[in-house]
Amino acid sequence: MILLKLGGSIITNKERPLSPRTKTIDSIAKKLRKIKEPIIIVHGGGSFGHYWSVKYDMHTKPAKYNYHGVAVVKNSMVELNKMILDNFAKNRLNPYCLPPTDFMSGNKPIISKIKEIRKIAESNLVPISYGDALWYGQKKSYILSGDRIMSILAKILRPRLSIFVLNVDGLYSDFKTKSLIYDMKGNQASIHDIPMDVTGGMKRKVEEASTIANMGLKVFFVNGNKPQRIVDAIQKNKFEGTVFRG
Ligand code: IP8
Repeated sequence: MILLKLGGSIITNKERPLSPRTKTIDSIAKKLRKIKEPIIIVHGGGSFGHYWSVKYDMHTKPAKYNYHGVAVVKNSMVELNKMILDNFAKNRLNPYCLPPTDFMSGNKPIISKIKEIRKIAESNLVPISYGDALWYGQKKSYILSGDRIMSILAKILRPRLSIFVLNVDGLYSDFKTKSLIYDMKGNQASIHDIPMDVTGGMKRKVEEASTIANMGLKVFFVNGNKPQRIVDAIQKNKFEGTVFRG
């Protein structure tokens, strides 16, 4: 089984509020059609969820955030999710809409529901979940990032490969010193992620990827602008990007 996160920076234009990258979504979906293995998709918020989360000052820490903010963040994620679902259906990928409320109670995963996701993926449906604003309890809410969903699902489902699809080629990082992250050319890759990102952008991604790798699972960061690389990693064991091993 494959677990694949479509980062907000690849499926939306993070420079412009509420703007999907429709052609990129379509070219990734077309490549995913070639994959015969069960696959579960998670997507990020990009210029949809993050745009509103920043406006309403909402974060991953549970707190009494503005309820109108909760509503608009959720609505924007449904809107972005619908675009992915429509595109996947058009490309005959049988998407199965899976809001995180289907398998989360507060900030706790519902194990039986997560195990069910495997069955869904094995039945030729493609479960598609996403980062979202979630109810926490005691009048509090929080932002659950798609990256966090990746490690929650990986822990229970133990996918053969977890892939993070990015808008850059790869990265180098020193986890111990928490130094900046660089792409393959040595440029800072995380900088443009910061202003519009309430879940920590590239830093969070690397943390969740190392959590997954530390479970003894393989993690791969790949550039979604070169979607054939996703197929090559899955089908040919050819990794053009960054691989994390536990
Ligand atoms: O883009 C967070 O998901 P991420 C989504 O995976 C929201 O961090 C609602 C901001």
